Formats: sequence, C-alpha cells, structure tokens
Amino acid sequence: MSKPDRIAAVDVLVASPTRNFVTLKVTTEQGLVGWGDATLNGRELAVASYLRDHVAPLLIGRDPARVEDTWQYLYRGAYWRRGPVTMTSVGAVDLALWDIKGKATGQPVYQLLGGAVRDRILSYTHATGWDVPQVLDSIDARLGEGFRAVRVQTGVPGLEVVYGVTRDGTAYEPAGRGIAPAEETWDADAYLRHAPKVLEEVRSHVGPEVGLLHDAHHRLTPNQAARLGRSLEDLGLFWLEDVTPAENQEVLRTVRGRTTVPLAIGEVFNTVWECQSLITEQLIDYVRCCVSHAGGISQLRRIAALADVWQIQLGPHGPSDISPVALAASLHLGLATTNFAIQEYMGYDPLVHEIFRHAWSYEDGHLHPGEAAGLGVEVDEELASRYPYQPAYLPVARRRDGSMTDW
Ligand code: GCO
Ligand code: MG
Repeated sequence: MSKPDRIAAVDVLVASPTRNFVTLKVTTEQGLVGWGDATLNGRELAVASYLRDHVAPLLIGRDPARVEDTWQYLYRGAYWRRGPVTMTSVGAVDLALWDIKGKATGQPVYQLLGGAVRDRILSYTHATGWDVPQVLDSIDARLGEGFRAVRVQTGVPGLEVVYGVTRDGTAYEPAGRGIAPAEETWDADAYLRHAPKVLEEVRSHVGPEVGLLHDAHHRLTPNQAARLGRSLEDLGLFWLEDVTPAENQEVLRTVRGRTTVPLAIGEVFNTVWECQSLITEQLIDYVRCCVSHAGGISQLRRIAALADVWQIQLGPHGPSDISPVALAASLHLGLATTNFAIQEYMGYDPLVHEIFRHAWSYEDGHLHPGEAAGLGVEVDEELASRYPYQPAYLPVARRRDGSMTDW
C-alpha cells in the first residue's frame, strides 16, 4: 500500500467579487488541492478566523482520505460545538476533503457517494416583482430560461421594502455593503392580506404544471402561518418555506395540524439534530439544509438518510450567498441521493463564474454536477484577490411601532 498523503497547507481566501465569499483551500504533500466554501452571509470574517486560528493548525499532517474521521474530530473535538460559524467551518473542511478524495481517485464525488440515481437535478429559481404585472413578467422570463419551478415573492402595498423583491425587476440581493445593516419595516397583516391574492393570479397565469414556491422567511406566528397555508391550499404550491422563526419547532405542530400546504424548513439549521423532530414527527415535507452551513456532505447525507425513512425530501438552500463550490457539492450529493427533490439556483454574476470555474452546468430547468474529478470547481485565486473583502450585512427588520422583529 502506498504511503498516505498528508495535509500540507490550509489557506482561507476572503474575496468580494460583487459579494463576499470565503473559500477554503487545502493542499496535500502530494500536491492535490481541495476547495471548500465557508461563506456565511454577513458573518464572513468570523468563519475565516475560526478556520485560520482554530482549525487549520489541527489539519496539518492529517491524512486527507479520512473524511468522516476528520468530520467527527472537528465536530466532537470542539466542546463548544454546533452553531453556524462552527458548522460552516466544519462544512468547508468536509467539502475540501471530498474534493481531494475525488481528485485522488479520479472520480467525481457523486460516484464516491454511490453513483447517480437520476440523470439530472430539478432546480428552481427566483422570480420577483413589486406588483402583479412585474411578478408575471419576471416569471415569464424565468420560464423562458427553461425553469419549471419558480419561487415567487411580491411587494406589499404600504411597505417600502419587502424581502425577496426589487422594485425595478433586477435580481434580488439582500446583503448591502456598508458597516451596518439596512433597517426595514415589516407588517405581517399587510403581507397576509396581499400575498395570497398575488399567488392566486400567478397560478392562473402559469397554469397547473409550473412548480410554485414561496418563502415567508421566518416572519409569521403559528396562527398566521396556518392561516396563510390554508389560504394557499388550492394553489397546489410546490412548497411554502420558513413560515415561522426556526428556533421553536414545537409550533410547527400547530401549523401542520391546520394546513396541508407542503412545508419546507431548514436553511438556517446546522445539524441533523435540529432536523430530527421535524422529520420524525413528519412536520415538514422538505428539508432545506445547506451543504455548507450544515457541516458538509458528510452531515447532509445523514440528514437525507433520516429524512428518507420518513418520506421527506431534500430541497437544499442555494442562494447567491453560497459559492459555486458549495453548489457543486450539493449537486454531487443530489445526483446520488434518492430523496433529493430540487435544488435552489439563483445563478451568479459573470465575474463569479469566472473566478470559480465549474464543471456543473444548468440546462433546461435542471442542474448537473459534471464529470470532473472531485467537486469539479477550480478557483482563480489571482483574479479573486483583486476584489478584497467589503463589509456587508443582511438587513434587520422592525415592526411599525419600531420594535425589532425577524428579518
Ligand atoms: C432563500 C433564502 C435566502 C436568504 C439568504 C440570507 O430561500 O434563498 O431565504 O434568500 O435570505 O441566504 O443570506
Ligand atoms: Mg429561504
């Protein structure tokens, strides 16, 4: 048996090509390079420090082939474990080690996960508009690009700014550059009066077959969520996302007991344990955990396996604030995982595609990870370094009386 390879260097790149990305680079003694995505929107430098200061020194000299053992070591080895910063760091290492394993064996990662169970991965993208004509135009444009499933967000009369919506029809990007978050006003009653009517118009515009999704972005009480779910039941939504704030999972029993609308939750979860009761009590239909924020392929496949037992499917988070490296990892897992239903895909600025040269591709409403060894993404470090980190934050939200609420 040949001598095991060893991890020789661990570097963290922070760059802002239109938006901030944190990228982990693991180099082995034999010259293999693995890439991981450590981007955590609005808290980028915390993850960069966790990796540089607390993880990199532990990795030097380890056998990169021991992917699961390294996951266990980093997860269990931090007594103060879990949470988005820690788990995004663990996820980035996991992705980089899967990438190295693929390159060492000459196989795309999906082959190492058991091989393809499907030919391509259904994806959904975002449509947005302030008023109904703009929303319908945006949906038509997305359908024209081949998408068969679209997330629809609409403006709300009386509010200045609404999550997921631009007034001029351009792509929505919530994080704003600057040293403090923007403040938005939120009014759940105004939203509940308006959004169902728009979604109804959307359904009659697109017909029965287009997959329609909607994201309530953690803003409703259980009662409001149940009312919204009921009012959307006849529209045959693909899913209704994040109806209530993620912390209190008990409340989902109330929502679930009162509406049959398919529910999707989990983009802010970081471990399988946060998904556990939602899955085993069948309180949701789709798990939204992200391959980078939920500890990498090694943990997302455990989540998928648990969910499969309960006939719950995966529909992972994939906004523009995860890098093309994390998207690649999600696609490799998706191609090899039977209960992987759909992948969110917002697309990227051309500059981001140029820096992260990827083997994955989009065609006709579907994504495919490609056949390159490893994850199939190579990063142009020189080009990335021309775009230094810029402070940027997700907005915060206040109710009309000025009190803070969930954004
Ligand atoms: C989604 C998400 C995102 C988040 C963003 C925060 O469903 O795509 O809700 O739009 O708001 O990832 O960084
Ligand atoms: Mg969401």
